Amino acid sequence: MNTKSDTLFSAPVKSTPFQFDKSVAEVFPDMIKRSVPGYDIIIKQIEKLAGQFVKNNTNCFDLGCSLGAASLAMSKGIHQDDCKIIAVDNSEAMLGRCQQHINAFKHSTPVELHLADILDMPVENAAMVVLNFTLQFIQNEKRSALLSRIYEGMNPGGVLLLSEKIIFKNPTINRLLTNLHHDFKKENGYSDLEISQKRNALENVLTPETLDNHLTRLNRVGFSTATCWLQQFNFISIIAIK
Ligand code: GEK
Repeated sequence: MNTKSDTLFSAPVKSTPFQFDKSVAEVFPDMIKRSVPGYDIIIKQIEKLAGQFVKNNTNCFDLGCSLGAASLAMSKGIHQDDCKIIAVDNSEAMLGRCQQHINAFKHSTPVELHLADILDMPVENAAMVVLNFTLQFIQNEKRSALLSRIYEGMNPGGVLLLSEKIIFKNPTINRLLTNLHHDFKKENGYSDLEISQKRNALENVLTPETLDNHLTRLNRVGFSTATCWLQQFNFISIIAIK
């Protein structure tokens, strides 16, 4: 699949809130790999977890699927019969390109795409749910209800994979890890202008929380265990089991 490199913020632009529109969808694979440390490792683990957790006759959900990387990983990892992967995104541009990515591969497990808000999407008979860098775009006050609904729709023993950008209570650590992330972006070819314009565009669109908030909330909604299995600077991934 051809993908363009991300130069969206390379020239001075008027500061407007970040949107998952056509221009973002076109460069998304390049953007996420150069911006999110650990992304490839997480996608690989999604494949492995799917192999381990998904049972016959169950559903898997990829909520905020973008171009379907996690769905493709689950589809590769699942070796059980009569399963279905349900991939959801509310960006038409993302979902259109996602369909092309999905069509480019053969699947023994079908992938069903839904143009919908994940806040309205029913979750049922789920062996695996992926929220890979999506919860951070949901309004803070709606996050608990969404996670409760996901929990209710999961089968006992099912796994939730939740990846997020986070903040730290300690301002020194927060600054240090934010700067290390910016260095990571610079090493991947982004300029200071690109980094600062993107940061401004994401202000109030992406609202990170602390790791502690995430783990406490997951325990509160009922997950029997929740643990951070990966951290790279201010990016983490959690596994929670029902
Ligand atoms: C990956 N998981 O490659 N309903 C549905 N989709 C939403 C909503 C919502 N309320 N809010 C945001 N999105 C992917 C990467 S990207 C992460 C996920 C990032 C969608 C949005 O349209 C976008 O496609 C995705 O969530 C977030 O594994 O860009 O940092």
